[in-house]
Amino acid sequence: PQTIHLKDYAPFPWIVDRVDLTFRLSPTTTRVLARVAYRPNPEAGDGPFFLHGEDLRLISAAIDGTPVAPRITPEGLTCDVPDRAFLWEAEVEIAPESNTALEGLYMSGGIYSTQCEAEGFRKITYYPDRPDVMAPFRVRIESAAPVLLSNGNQTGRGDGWAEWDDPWPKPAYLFALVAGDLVAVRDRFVTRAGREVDLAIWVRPGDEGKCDWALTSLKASMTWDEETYGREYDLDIFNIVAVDDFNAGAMENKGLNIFNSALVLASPETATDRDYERIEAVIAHEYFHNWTGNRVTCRDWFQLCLKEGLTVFRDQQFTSDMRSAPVKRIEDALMMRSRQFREDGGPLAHPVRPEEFVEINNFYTTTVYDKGAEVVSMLKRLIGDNAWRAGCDLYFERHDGQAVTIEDWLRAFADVTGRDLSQFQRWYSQAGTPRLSVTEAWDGETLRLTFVQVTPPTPGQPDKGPQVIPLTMGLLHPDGSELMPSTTIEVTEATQTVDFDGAALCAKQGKPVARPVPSLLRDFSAPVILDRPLTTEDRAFLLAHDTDPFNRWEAGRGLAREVLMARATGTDFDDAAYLDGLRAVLSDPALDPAFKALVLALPSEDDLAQSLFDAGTTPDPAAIHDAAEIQRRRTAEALGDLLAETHAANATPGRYCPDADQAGRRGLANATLSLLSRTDDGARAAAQFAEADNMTQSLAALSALLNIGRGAEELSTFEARWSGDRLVMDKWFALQVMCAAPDKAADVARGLTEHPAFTWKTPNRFRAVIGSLAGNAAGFHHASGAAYTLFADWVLKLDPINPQTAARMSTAFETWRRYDPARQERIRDTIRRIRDTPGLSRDTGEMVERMLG
Ligand code: B3K
Ligand code: ZN
Repeated sequence: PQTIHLKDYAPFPWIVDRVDLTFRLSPTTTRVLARVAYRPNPEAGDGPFFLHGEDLRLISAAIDGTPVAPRITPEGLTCDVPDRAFLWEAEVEIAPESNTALEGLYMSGGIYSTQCEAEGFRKITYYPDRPDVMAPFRVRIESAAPVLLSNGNQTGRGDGWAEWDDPWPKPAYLFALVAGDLVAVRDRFVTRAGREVDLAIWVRPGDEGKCDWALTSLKASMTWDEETYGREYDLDIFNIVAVDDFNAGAMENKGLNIFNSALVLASPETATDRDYERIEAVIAHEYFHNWTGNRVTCRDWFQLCLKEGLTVFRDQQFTSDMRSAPVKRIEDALMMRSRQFREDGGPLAHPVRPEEFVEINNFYTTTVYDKGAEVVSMLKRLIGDNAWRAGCDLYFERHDGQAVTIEDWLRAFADVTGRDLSQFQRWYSQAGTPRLSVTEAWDGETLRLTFVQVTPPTPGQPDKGPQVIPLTMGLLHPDGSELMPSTTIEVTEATQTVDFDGAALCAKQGKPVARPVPSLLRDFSAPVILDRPLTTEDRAFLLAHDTDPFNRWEAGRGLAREVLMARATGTDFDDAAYLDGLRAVLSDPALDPAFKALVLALPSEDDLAQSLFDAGTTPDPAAIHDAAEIQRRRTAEALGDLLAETHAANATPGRYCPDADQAGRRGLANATLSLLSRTDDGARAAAQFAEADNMTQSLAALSALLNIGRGAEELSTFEARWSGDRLVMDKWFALQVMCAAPDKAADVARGLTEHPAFTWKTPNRFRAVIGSLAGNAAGFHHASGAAYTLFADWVLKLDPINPQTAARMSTAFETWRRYDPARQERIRDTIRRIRDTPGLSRDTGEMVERMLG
């Protein structure tokens, strides 16, 4: 397979002025007629007239009405064309029903739907399927289906047909079409400029009652983007469609967002607080793409972070504003460390802007998305809020309607601030997580901090230069008061010292001179690993006194990690400081329940494996699992009454509402419930399960029971009640695999694959069973190797029908080099078995090659 390189970028030699598409829909023989107006691109060099096209049956092609005979390959066609403007016409036939890859035009539960990003449009017709070719599209759909949707505004409708016109030039990846038996839940939004927009959420009949939250979230997003970025919506219609078979979470097609139904449908009985929060965030994310992605798009797919990193950053800001900013920051940092650091430290590491790929779908990664968002966040932190807004305004003004690059993006901020951002740009080009080590020296007057930054080698990048690290920090007096509030310093050198006049700071506060205690990397101000030797006492002090909520939580997490790492390696330790810290946090009435829940949660087993590995120890997944289980029991024993009080005080916060306040309280109650189950034999959890009137509490109770090896009866009750609800059943499948004991996980998953409701071609269900197996760390890495085998068998089974999802799944093996020789050998053999399978997809092929590296 061919590797595509960023450095080979060349513009397309023709400009597209207009696209007219007619679809005659049929499950097996859909006809697509394309009429495309091309003219030579004066800014491009010569090149062949090559149109992408895959799995298409060409019926006819003509130029200016004269039939032509193009040369066809598996990737597309070339054709001799005149050296002037011309009209290209082509008719092709496709079979949506047999499109199980869910890319291009496909059918899901009787509904025609599309997914074109990144390169799916080429499965619909012959076209320059690249984001820098932008054009207005007109679409005519002919079908007996009652609902016929495409991008833009509807311009005509009759019996068996509909016409749509999208006036905004767009790349083909934003094209969408939906047809089928759907019903709409409608609302209306008036933009700041007075444009009246019809909002509709289209779902299968029967799901109408689960759309309110998505609509509420959509309106909140539209208002927020006007208020925060001055960005308004630009069509008369905004449609969202929910489909069951979807590879990703959702897709920002212009005016016609298509969503995985799991990220639209919600009711208190069927969706958890988490689901509500995710729906709110993803609805916002896709809506925000209208400006960051659609109006201003990417020149090529190497620039993916231009739209994704920025749009994730925007949806994070939105959630912070709608909910609790400190809690959101902690959750995002958790995500970065558990997923992105793991990717950055393994064989799949790549820069935020990759420089080569075989299959672009393999680069919709946590690095591009989440680290991409962190880079945006650092930029804002470095230049300040006003320059940030001015730079964004300039970016939109300059590049509206264009397909641009990271250089264009950064230039807007360089121009607004006069800053040289060339060193900052390394965040886009250097892979790997920088390690920032800090040492302190105190001479009775001055506190000197010495920073040393190193970014380890990653595949293809042996040497790295120092990055611009915005380090937000404060100083505390040993009596617990604040000496210096949060300040951001810029660490730009490989080694750098910063002095603080500790004596003067103490004097200013009227305090006796004492060595200040630094609180570093507040608010997780940069995606780096902070190497800083802290004692248990230091952590306990920061947990008690830090004024920065992120670092307060971080101190508690540090205590938990210390305890668990010691337990997992059989080292002597004392968990008194950890338990005292928990007690203090739980009893503090001033703290947000959601924050308390975060402090109470232990680091995940995978995180601990990574921490041990980073500390030079080979992690033993079974020992880590046991350590966590033992600690949970210890905590439950030590804090029993306090946990019980906390549970009782928070479990029923009133008539169900998915807001941050109630969700936080339920989250805390459920965190305590899980611990309490260790000592009450599941009594409280069984009671909560029996009484719960919402999915959050029902599922948490079931999970608490499964985690202590009980809950068989509740599982059946749950199944009987919810067998008709596919999204709830996904939870039922996933929970059993996630909560299975390490030695049973593979068997539980295998058993569920034999369940009549295991529809493995639906990605949500596949992920619920097979994906969850990789999420059960001790089960996945059980010494028998049974889970590796089962997992690989299913990846191989899925690969020919849905390569995108299979390739994504295969990344479960990316951490293989962390483990002992026996596990390494097993995993390596498993990856090789996948690699050596005849007919393996390009998608999965690229992933396994990189993992074996
Ligand atoms: N842009 C889509 C992702 C498409 C995935 C293609 N493999 C959703 C999003 O990030 O908003
Ligand atoms: Zn996105």
